[in-house]
Amino acid sequence: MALLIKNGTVINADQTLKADVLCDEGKILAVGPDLEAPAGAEVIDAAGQYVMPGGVDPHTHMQLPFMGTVASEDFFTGTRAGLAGGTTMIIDFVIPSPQQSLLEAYGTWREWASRSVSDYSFHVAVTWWDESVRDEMKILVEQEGVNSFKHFMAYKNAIMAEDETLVNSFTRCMELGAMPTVHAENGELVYHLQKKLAEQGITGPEGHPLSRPSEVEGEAANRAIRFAQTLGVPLYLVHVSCKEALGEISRARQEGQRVYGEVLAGHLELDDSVYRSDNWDFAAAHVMSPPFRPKEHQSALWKGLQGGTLQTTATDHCCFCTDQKAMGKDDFSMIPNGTAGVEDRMMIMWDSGVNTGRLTMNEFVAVTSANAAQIFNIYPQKGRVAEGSDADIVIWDPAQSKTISAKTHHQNVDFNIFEGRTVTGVPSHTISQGKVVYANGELFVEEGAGRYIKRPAFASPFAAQKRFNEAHTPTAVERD
Ligand code: DUC
Ligand code: ZN
Ligand code: ZN
Ligand code: ZN
Repeated sequence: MALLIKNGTVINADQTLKADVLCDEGKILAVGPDLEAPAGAEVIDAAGQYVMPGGVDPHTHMQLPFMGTVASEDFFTGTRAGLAGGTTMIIDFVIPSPQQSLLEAYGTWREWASRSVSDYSFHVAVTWWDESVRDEMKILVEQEGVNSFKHFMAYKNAIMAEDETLVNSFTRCMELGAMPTVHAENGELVYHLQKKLAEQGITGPEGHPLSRPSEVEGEAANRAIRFAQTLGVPLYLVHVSCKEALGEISRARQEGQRVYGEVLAGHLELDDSVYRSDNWDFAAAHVMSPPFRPKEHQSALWKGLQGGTLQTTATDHCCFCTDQKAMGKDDFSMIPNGTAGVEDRMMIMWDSGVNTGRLTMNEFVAVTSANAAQIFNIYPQKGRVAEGSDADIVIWDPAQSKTISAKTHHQNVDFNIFEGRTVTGVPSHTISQGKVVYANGELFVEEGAGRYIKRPAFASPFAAQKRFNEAHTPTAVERD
């Protein structure tokens, strides 16, 4: 059935226009003034509202097996919560265990994700290295539409990628036209600090940020960026949380490197005082890595986003309930790492970004949707309200307020890091594949309706990077 959105204002990253939007068969058919409703079409009056591309959250972990448990949010509940918050696509992570075949892990995650109610895609983590990984990366890129590979520089004795793995995998990414991405924390230092804190008898959640100070992130960010520079490959840093990492990205970009940065709504909004609460459950609920930082980092991150050093916002949505967090009662390093937010991100970014004047509405669309779609090569299929794009749309009511709470959210977790926060500006309708899946507080989703979205290997920026690398490779050693 066709769907016509009338009388709204369309907001894209690069334009604002008064226009109606006509959708059918999952696509946007037309964007323009005074469109006629085809016979039988559903019509939504969006007067006074904004019609924007649905959010793309490029960083989630649904039902992730992690730290001895499994994240409480599955692909059904997680994508449903995303739709309730205006996010119409997630890019989740396949994380093979050390020595596990990447393709085997990918198959497992694809099966889990088949219950999704919104569209989704996958980054694949490279956690170990041998020649077979080279071959599997090629198959993933060329046959499965995976164009980004993740590297955890932390989590020693688990999924941490050694320098050797980083060098080999980054090199392979360049050959394949795939984006390397990193979780930048020095896992050796984290391990050392965790042991030292344990010796000092610090066992509670207050030890978590002490074991992962911002220098540890700065070192890893710098190392990954220098590897990318030396190997001549673009790089994307996930969840940039501190001034040190931001400074490295900023410097690299000023020196002409193609380095991209992502920031989480949580890191923009919360500080490390949460870990010093007397309430153990409350403090543990905030344990995620990298941790929330002292306040001065938040304003630096906002400026990084406003100034373009950071291009995307995400959540690292990785839910653990209070009973799961309790696994670390005697040792903070055993608290499963992760916090939620896939439902809240767009509202937080609007309220703290647009309502404060930090972001224009167009910039809001850029950092919540279009930039991620561009960087991960699914633009303008995603990230744009235009003829021919997927009909993944959020209709935004800037006048409506709501108070975020675990009591009312759709996320399958018993805690919300934004608990009690009242935001103004909320999705009134979310449209996925041309169907209204959320309207005024009610969900209309169908299990399995979400589609796996293939992301082709990059022509650009890799073609440009190749030309640049060739032009800057010495062909002979000059001697004097
Ligand atoms: N950080 C988290 O907090 N959870 C999942 C993985 C990660 O890197
Ligand atoms: Zn991470
Ligand atoms: Zn993550
Ligand atoms: Zn639970």
